[in-house]
This record gives sequence, structure tokens and C-alpha cells, in this order.
Amino acid sequence: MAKILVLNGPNLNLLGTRQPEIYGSTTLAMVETACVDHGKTLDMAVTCFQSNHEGVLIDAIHDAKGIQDALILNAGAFTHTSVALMDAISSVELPLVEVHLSNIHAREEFRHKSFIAPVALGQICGFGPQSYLLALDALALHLTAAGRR
Ligand code: CA2
Repeated sequence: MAKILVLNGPNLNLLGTRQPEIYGSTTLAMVETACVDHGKTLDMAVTCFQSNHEGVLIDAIHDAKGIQDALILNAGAFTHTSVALMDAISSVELPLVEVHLSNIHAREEFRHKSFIAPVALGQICGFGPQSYLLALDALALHLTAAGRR
């Protein structure tokens, strides 16, 4: 069974509790449960982790090497700033899908730049919590095509 780590970055622990007009009313716990459940339908074992700290996220990416088959990352605002996260992703050579709840390209200019996109398989944004489930679908197809499951 393929192992997938779903990583969430800063402030995403607040999902469903503030700014529902932008990020909706679904909590992070609900998103994570949906990922685990959807993963089961795809024969994938999904583990979830959230941190507000850049270094902790980097450690989680490093620790995934040799353990996980692929990653899903919503790096939050670090998406637009973090060369360090980009380097960590490159270093582990694991397939990674970048996700966002909102369509970052339809928002402020500073959100259009992603340091994650160049080292990701692809980016899924704008579908709310469904973005994560679409990312699992994409990884299921990718890992099958690559003969890794
Ligand atoms: O749309 C996304 O998923 C984002 O990654 C969310 C980040 C934002 O900085 C990115 O540009 C796009 C912000 C996450 C903050 O999440 C909150 C959720 C509820 C209340 C407050 C913040």
C-alpha cells in the first residue's frame, strides 16, 4: 500500500475557525479525516501533519525519505517565501503535489509566486478541501504510471 504524507503549514490549524469567507468552514481535522478516508479508497495509507514552523516542516520532509512514497504539501504563506522548503523538497526526491484551498493566482500578486511549484509534480489550487482529494487522485495515477504501487 502506498504511503502518503499530507503536510500543512502555518495557520492552517485555524481552518474552519476564522475567515470562513476565504477558507470555508471545514476544519483541518475534517480535511485530514477526508484525506485518510479517500486514501483508503485508493489503497493508500495517509498520514497527516501540521506545523506553524518552517524548520519543523523541513524536518518532516527530510524524515519522509525512505518512509513515504509521496507528499502533499500546503505550505501556506511559506509557499511564497521559502527557498528552504524548496531545497528540502528537492533533496528528498519524493513526488510532491502542491495544494491550496484558494486559487492563489486569483488573489494578491504576492501569492502568485510559488517556491514549491518548480519542485512539485504539479499544483492544485482553488477547490477548497477538495484540492487535497484531487491531489491524492493525481498521486494514485502518478505512482501507478511510475510502477511504484
Ligand atoms: O489557499 C491556501 O491554501 C493558502 O495556502 C492558505 C494560506 C495563504 O497564505 C496562501 O497564500 C494560500 C493561509 C493559510 C491561513 O489559513 C487560515 C485559515 C483560517 C483562518 C485564518 C488563516
